[in-house]
Amino acid sequence: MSKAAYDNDNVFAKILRGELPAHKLYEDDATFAFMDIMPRGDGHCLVIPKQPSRNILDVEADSLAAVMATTQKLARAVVKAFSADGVTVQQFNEPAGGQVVFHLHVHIIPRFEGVSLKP
Ligand code: DGP
Repeated sequence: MSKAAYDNDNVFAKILRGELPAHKLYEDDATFAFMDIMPRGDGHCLVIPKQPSRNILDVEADSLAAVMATTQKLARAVVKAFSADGVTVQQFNEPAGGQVVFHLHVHIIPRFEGVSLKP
């Protein structure tokens, strides 16, 4: 279980409600994908579930499966769109795990031979 309860006022919840703008890439019944506002490389985007989940520790299995299916779709799309050599898929949980925004999200970052990610 997560260490804390889900906070309805996190920024990704606001994006889902349309209260904050986002560059949307994809949406279906269960997931939403958009560009990261602080990209660590060209094409860095995020996939989130529509169901409120703080992180991997509390997400329901169906919702997580939908997020991963969308992650694969988006990973394939960004690799193609950016002619990337590979792709990094990352996911952080709780402050000790590097999480900053407390709505489950998966990072998709196209990668290029010889190019490091920005910190
Ligand atoms: P982390 O929780 O450590 O996985 O990092 C959160 C990521 O979310 C980070 O790469 C920046 C991004 N981010 C934070 N606030 C916003 C926002 O308001 N809009 C968008 N599109 N991305 C955001």
